[in-house]
Amino acid sequence: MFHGWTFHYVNFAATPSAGQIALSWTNPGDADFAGTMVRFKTTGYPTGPTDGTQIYTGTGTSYTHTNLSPSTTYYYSAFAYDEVPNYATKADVSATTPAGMSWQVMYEGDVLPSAASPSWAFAGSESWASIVSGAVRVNDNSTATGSYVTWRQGWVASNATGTTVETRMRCASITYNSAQKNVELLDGTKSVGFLLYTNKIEVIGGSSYNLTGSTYHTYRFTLQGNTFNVYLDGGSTPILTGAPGTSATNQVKFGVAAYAGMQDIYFDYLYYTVAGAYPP
Ligand SMILES: [Ca+2]
Ligand SMILES: [Ca+2]
Repeated sequence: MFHGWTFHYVNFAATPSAGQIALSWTNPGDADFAGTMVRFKTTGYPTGPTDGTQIYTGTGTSYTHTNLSPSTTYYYSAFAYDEVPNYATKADVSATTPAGMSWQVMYEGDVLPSAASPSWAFAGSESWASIVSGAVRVNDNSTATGSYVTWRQGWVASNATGTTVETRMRCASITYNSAQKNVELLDGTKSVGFLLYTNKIEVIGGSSYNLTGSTYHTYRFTLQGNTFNVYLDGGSTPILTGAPGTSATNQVKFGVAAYAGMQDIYFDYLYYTVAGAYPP
């Protein structure tokens, strides 16, 4: 133990937010001070300088513990040490991460969207759609007027809070038309739309990302403030990001939008929440 160290940590604080806890502390002013080590456990406070898992050592005064589980209490202990090192009496703090995100609406593709609960209103005709192996298929093989179907729900979204949509889809074929869209997020302030090809996904009016669109992938779309992101197959790094357009419409939409194009597309599911913009 230290000689003459009577310090205690001032403001050893833990501030939780989604998936992380921000820690801050004050180092002692003793001349022998060499650093502070922070350790944690989820079953109770570390009992000493070798118990639990070390997450920080050094002379800084803050650390953010990331990639944490939701609704979990993390117990932290900070140990000042000298050059030997001798460890001083620990300081403790705990914090509980908030509950994880949950979907507000989960459409599973088991019934046509107009028959789902909650139901989706549609434009065009659901005669282009059918249920195939637990997915809703839109097989629009015509360029005649009326040959399209899009589904929508008013979702009372807020651009400041953010929105998240996830769908698992595949595009078997496409004959492009400039009005085509497959998924749109419109939060009453901003909007962004996406079109899936057999070989890429495209932001309407923006960039695209090459992939095998003809096989199923999971696409997570988020919109908040002046940023949209697209995440592929649960990856945490967006494949597409950018600035949305503006729209006063407050809806989520999916389907095949343009009668003058043709597309054969499958949606295995489509989920959304207006509680925030959540990466996978
Ligand atoms: Ca068409
Ligand atoms: Ca399904």
